[in-house]
Amino acid sequence: MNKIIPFLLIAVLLFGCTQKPTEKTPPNIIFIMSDDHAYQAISAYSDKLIHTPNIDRIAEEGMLFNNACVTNSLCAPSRATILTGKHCHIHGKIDNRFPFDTTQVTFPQLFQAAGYQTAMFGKLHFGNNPKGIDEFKILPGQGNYYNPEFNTNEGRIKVEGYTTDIITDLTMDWMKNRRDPDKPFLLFYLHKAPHREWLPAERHYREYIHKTFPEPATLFDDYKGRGSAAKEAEMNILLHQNWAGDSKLRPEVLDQLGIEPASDWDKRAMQGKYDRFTEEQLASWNEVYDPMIEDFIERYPTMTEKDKMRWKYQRYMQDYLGCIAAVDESVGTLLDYLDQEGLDKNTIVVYTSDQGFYLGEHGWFDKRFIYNESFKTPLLVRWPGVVEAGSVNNEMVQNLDFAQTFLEAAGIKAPDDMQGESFVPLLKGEDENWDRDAVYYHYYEYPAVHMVKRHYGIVTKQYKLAHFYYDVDEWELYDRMKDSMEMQNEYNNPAYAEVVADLKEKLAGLRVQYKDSEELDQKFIDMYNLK
Ligand code: SGN
Ligand code: CA
Repeated sequence: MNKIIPFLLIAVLLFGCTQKPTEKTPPNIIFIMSDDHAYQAISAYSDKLIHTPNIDRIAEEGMLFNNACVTNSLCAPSRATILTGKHCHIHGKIDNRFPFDTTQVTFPQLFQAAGYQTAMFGKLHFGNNPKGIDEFKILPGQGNYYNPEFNTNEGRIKVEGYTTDIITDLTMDWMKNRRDPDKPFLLFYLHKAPHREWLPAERHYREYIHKTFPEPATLFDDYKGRGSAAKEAEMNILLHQNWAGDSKLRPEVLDQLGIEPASDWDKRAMQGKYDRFTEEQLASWNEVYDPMIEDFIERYPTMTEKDKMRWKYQRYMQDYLGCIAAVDESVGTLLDYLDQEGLDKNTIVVYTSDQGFYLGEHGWFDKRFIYNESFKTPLLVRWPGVVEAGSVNNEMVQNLDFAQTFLEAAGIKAPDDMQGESFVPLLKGEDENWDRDAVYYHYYEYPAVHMVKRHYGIVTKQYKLAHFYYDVDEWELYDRMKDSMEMQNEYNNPAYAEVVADLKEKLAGLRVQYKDSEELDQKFIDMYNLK
C-alpha cells in the first residue's frame, strides 16, 4: 500500500479542516449598511451634528472615502446595484416599485459557490429574498422600528424590542453561535435606521429631545438659480414634512391649532407605529414626547413661518440623530467582538449607507437628486494589513463597485458583465492604478412621493451635468469647485459653453458604455404608465 496516502489523510484531517486565519486565508467580509445615513451625520466626515466614535473607528483604522456616491439615490435600486454590480436599467430595479430581474446573478451567490459562509440580518428592501445566503433574517419591506417582524429561511418571526438592537443581537448570535469558524464568511449587517419616520430607542430619545443642532447655511433656500426640479420637489421640511407623522405631534393637536396637514397621510402616518408599542414602550414615549407637544402648543400662536421651519428642523434632527446614536453603538459592539476573537485581523469591515440624505440643506429632507447630499454616500473601510490606518481617499467610487471589489478581495472571479470596477487598488493605496474620471447617475421614480423629476447625469470631480426629462427638458451644470453648495446652475452661462459641450459628449459616451439609451428611458416611462 502506498505509504503516502494515510499520511495525506492525517494531514488533511489535521490541517485541511481547521483553516486557521492566516494572511493567505481569504478574508471575511462584513458589509454594514444603514438606511438613509447622511455622511453629514458621521463625525469622521463632519462633527457639527453628532459624535459617532465607533463608526469613526473604521476610518481611524482604515480608509475614509470622500467621493463615494450612488448611481440612483433610492433604497431598492441602490441595493440591487450593490448586489449585482450593475446599473438600474440593467437589473430592472429602477425605483422602489419596479421588479428586480431575478435572472441576474448577485455576488453572494458567487461567494457561496466559492465556499464562503453567507448570512444577512436587517433591512434588505429590494422586493425579493436574497439569493446565495445561507441564513437570513430580514425585515419585510421597510420594516418597523419597534417589535419588528422578520422574514427568515424558516418563515416569519416577530421579536420584541428596538430594531437596531435586535438586528445587532441577531447578527451577534450568528457570529457567536452559528457561524462555522472553519470557513470564511460574508456577512450583511443591514440597519433600518435612520429611515423615516425616525423613531429612536428609549435611551436615545430621552437624551436627544433636549438637544439643539446647528442649522445648515441653506435651510431657507429659495431655489433661485436652480431649475424647475428643485423648485417643484416636495422635500421641504417646512412644507412637506408631516407635523404628526414626522415631527411627532398628536393628530388632534393639528385640529386644535388649525394646522393644515403637510400631506393626506400626515395625521395617520404614526398611528401604526403607536399601535405597535407595548404598554410600557408607549408610556415611556408619551412621558418624553408629551412635554414637547405641550411646549409647542404654547409657542405655536406666535410662531412665524421661519420659526416653524426652525422648530421642525430641530425636531427632525433630534429623532434622526437619536436613531444614529443606536447605530453607532451597534457598530461598537461588533468591532469589540471582532477584537476579542482575533477576527479583526482577517476581516474587511465596510460601513456605508444605501444613499445620502438631506439634513436641512436646501431646506430639504429625503434624497433622490444627483445633488451632493443625496448623491454622495458615506464609505469607510477597514482591512488590516492592506489598508493603511487613517488613510483618506478622494477618488470617485460608486455603490456599483462593491461586488467586484469584494470578489477581488476574496480571490473570486467577477462575471464579465458586471459594470463596476474593483477598488481594491485604492484600498492598497495604489491610486495610480485607478483611472475613472467620471461617474454616471440615473434617477427614475417620478411622478411619485417627493416629486423629484427623472434625470440622468455625469459627475466629475470638478463638474456635474444633469438632464431632467419626461415632463421637462432642462439641463443643469454645477461647478463643484466654485459652488460646493450647488446654488447656481451654470448651464446657460456662456463662460461654461465649452465645459458643457465636453461633458455632454462624455455623458453620451457613458450612456453607451453602460448600455443606457433614450429607448430605455422611454421603455421605463411606458412601463411606469402602464402600472
Ligand atoms: C417612504 C418615505 C419616503 C421615502 C421612501 C423611500 N415616506 O415612502 O420619504 O423617500 O419611503 O425610501 S414615509 O412617510 O412612508 O416614511 S427608501 O429608503 O426606501 O428608498
Ligand atoms: Ca434608503
